[in-house]
Amino acid sequence: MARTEELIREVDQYSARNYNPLPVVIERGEGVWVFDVEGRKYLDMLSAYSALNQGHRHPKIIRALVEQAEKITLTSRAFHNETMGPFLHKLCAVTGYEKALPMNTGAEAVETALKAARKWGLVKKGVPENQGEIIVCENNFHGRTVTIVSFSSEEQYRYGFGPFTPGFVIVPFGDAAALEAAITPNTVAILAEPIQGEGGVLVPPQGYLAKMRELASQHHVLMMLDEIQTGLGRTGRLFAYQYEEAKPDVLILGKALGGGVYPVSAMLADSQVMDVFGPGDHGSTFGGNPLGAAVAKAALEVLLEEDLPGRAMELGSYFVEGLKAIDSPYVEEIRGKGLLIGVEVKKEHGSARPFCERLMAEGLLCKETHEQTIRFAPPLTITREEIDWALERIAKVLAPRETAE
Ligand code: IF1
Repeated sequence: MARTEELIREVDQYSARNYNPLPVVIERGEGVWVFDVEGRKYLDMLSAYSALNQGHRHPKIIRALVEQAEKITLTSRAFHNETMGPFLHKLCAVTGYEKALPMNTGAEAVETALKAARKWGLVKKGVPENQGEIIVCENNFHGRTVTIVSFSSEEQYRYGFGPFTPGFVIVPFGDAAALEAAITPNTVAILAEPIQGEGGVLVPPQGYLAKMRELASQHHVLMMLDEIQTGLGRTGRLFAYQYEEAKPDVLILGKALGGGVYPVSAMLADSQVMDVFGPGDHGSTFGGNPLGAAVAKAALEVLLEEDLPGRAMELGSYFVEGLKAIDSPYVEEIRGKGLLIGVEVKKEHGSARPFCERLMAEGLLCKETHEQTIRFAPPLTITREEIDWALERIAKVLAPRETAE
């Protein structure tokens, strides 16, 4: 234990206090498993918030990383590199868009989409300059830049960080009528998550995304979906919007696009939207770099070759059935899609945090979200046997206990 405490103390001393992690120090990982510095083994039930859909250190992705690292890692966009074209070609083929703009983190890809929408509004829709409005949903999570927290409805994410970027209108999530009512002649885009992850794994009513698609087309507004967390197989389809065939005009990807190995994000759209960017309008030192491009191409190939969306669908239902079979006095609701599962703890039993701590003691790494929800989102490479292993331990933690706390 000494080493764990020592390492945690060091981070406490030298880093900003912007996190409150569980007291485990991870040393290595493979597939769905991670090992801490004391040699203890855990099943990773968070997958770095769905950035590890392909599992830890997938051999094919690591091979792509190493091979590319031996050739060239960075050129900047001042020059072309050999790897970016094949990656973007693959990404467009897989997603069904004409163009992709590569960035690094999720927040950067969201910012890219916001800029694209505003400029599209000006030059294509004819909205007066600086008047474009973007509709977003209550409870959203799209990242932490100043502009993105400008339209967060979570007080903590905003407090102290103003002045904020104007031009955003917040509507309740899942309410198509409220969405329609918020559209004005100056609306350029609607931005939403198909399932709100940080919001607590909130699934909107069936038909909501299809209705959003219809409203966006009807009012000449861009529909933009942030599938940074839900995309790339997590929910049992390649993209969560495919449950409703509500293909957005702009698709935002991140997290698992880099296979949990390297930060790679992208904004996808057809030419009529992407063409609003000219040379010098937007960019990033590392966006589209050879190392990230090689990794992301391999990460996409793994998703398809191993049918990870299909696995998420099948094993997600298996996992949920197993969870529902646990007779627990603590559980209010179990929800989600595929392998993005939220277990809501009844308010009278306190927050989800102590449950996550007990799960950790049993060998499962989970993180609570929004106080009440335990999120189960293992790598999509997980097997039935591994889910059984997890369910046994989850049952122990969720089963009625003699002594109340
Ligand atoms: C952290 C939350 C999850 C995202 C969606 C954009 C981004 C995220 C739908 C930004 C990022 C993260 C960031 C991570 C924790 C995590 C998270 F709890 F904070 F909200 F997943 F639920 N859109 N989500 O979920 O992507 O810039 O971080 O690459 O520690 O803040 P990023």
